Amino acid sequence: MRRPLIAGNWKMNTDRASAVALAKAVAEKSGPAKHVDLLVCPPAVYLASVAEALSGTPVALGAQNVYFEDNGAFTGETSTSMLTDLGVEFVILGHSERRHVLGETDADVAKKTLKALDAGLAPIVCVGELLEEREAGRTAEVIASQFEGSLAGVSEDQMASVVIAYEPVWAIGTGKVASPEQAEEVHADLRRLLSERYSPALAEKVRILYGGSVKPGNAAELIGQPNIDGALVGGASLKADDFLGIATAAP
Ligand code: G2H
Repeated sequence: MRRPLIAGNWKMNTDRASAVALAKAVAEKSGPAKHVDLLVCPPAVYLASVAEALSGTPVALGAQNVYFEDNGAFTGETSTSMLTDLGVEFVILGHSERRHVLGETDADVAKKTLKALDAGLAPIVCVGELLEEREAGRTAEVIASQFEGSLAGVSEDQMASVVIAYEPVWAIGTGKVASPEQAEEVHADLRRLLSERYSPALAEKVRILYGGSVKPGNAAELIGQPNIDGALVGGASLKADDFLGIATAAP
């Protein structure tokens, strides 16, 4: 049985005081959400402050990105050891904003995924099709290609620590949400890919999150689908009540 994961992707929002306040509010109000794992992913510069605010609470800490080299002349980048040093446990990789706004490729995501796994971080590897790809009937092909490319070189043992997030790009921050049936179709496809590339046993273990305009009002139906194991939440994760509303709505 896969335990649902509700992950908040704060993106490039908050300031130090509001990040700490949001983290504390999530932790303090997390009581009714004991049946799920809770995770918040603040901007990198606030990870240390949020780590302190979450210390001793059940809410886990994640980063929104990491670099694939250990150290050196990589101005502006953050290494895996810098993250683990702060108590970070998860890292979002290959989010569509990094792919489409910042030019990240499947090969970059694969290098980051392997580096994160080496450091004991759990990668949340994001995949998702553009609107024109969906309209051209290419969703399954795009997802399969991102799956193969972003997870290149990941062994079956390592894959047990990976979380996959399906985020249709047309549903991100747009208020348009994939219908539970549309989302479930892709999630089932991803689980089949896991089963074929690794094993049926591994496929049963890996959590596949849905992301894209998840809110308290649509969370139960989405996360109620057999192959949807939680949510990667953007906008609605910036209010503790909305974020926890999603968590408590999860079956
Ligand atoms: C998708 C999601 C979080 P939002 O990017 O990763 O954001 O919930 O605002 O669509």
